[in-house]
Amino acid sequence: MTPEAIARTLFRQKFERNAELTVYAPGRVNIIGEHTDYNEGFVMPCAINYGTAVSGAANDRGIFRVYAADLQQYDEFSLRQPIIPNPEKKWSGYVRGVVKFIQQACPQFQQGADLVISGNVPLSAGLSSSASLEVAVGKFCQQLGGLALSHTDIALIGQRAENQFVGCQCGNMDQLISALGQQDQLLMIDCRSLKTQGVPIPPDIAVMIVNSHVKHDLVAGEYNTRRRQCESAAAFFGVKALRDLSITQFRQREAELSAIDKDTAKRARHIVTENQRVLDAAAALGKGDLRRLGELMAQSHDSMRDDFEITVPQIDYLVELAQLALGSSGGARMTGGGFGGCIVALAPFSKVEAVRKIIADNYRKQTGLTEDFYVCRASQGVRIC
Ligand code: GAF
Repeated sequence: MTPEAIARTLFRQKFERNAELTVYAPGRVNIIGEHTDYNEGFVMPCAINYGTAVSGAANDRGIFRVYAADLQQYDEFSLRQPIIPNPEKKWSGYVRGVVKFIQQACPQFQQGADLVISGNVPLSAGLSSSASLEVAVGKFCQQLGGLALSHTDIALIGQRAENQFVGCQCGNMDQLISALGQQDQLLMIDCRSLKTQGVPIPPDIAVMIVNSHVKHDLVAGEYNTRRRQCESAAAFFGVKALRDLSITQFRQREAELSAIDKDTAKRARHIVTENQRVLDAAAALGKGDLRRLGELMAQSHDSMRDDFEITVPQIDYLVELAQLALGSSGGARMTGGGFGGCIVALAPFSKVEAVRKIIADNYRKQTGLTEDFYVCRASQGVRIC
């Protein structure tokens, strides 16, 4: 059953009436442009055909009653009191945070609601299950309250919930792609201007995702540390964000920064080179140049491993295997925040089996972990079902 069918059915069972509204928002996979979003740079993700559904209806009690079907947990909070986190239920922070910031943006929103959440984005895999929940809840409230909020507004409210309520200093990529994704397209996003450009995925090209099952936890310090290091690099170079630094400008003072703080210099090198790689990858895909795309994805991975230092050996190994199977006919790299999660590969459908096989034959033997392999479809962003 789809998440929306599960959410709708369970709503009937739990709340003993029919849902008025069902909303679905997808997770995402990022093809290239990692950690560039909070540096106000470029990213190129697509929404995937795994997501989160929220099904529900208004109530006249001024409260939100929320049932998370997959966790079999319930949460309840009032709209008439300040909305604060429920420390026992981490997932509820994504709902409470979004409702809180929806209310800040639209103080007229006082509508209580009952809702059921169900999703199929693998959890803690770096595929943005939390962003999909935030965007689905935001759209649900927008629709229920007839609020004048665009999909971009909803995405930014989701990011705010994550930053100021949940406590993860993430950028805006995950929520934006969950809100704005396009069927069969990657979306190049300028994370400063929020301008987007669709980059069609050629019909013979598959988007493969391999879950390493090494768990990551974004809220854990490493992500926020990277963000602080990028900010201090921007301050060193006297720019608002690393987005404003060209590779040439970086090289001119790289040694000077490195002498002060080697790690900060490496973080900056990843960001300035990664921004350029996103632009080059969009051009390569536009020309159908898979060899070039593969080179750029490989450079991106090496840069995440050596300069940003966010990969783990199991992920490096998966990428190595995928690259071996692909040769020059596609690319593979880690995707997402890092420290585990998934790799992504882009290659002709004719190569899917070779990638699947080389990983199945070797990954478990080498690491003791069993991978999950998905061939995804680039999907539309948030929608009413
Ligand atoms: C996580 C964050 F939530 C995003 O904002 C982004 O920084 C990504 O890591 C790395 O590119 O998914």
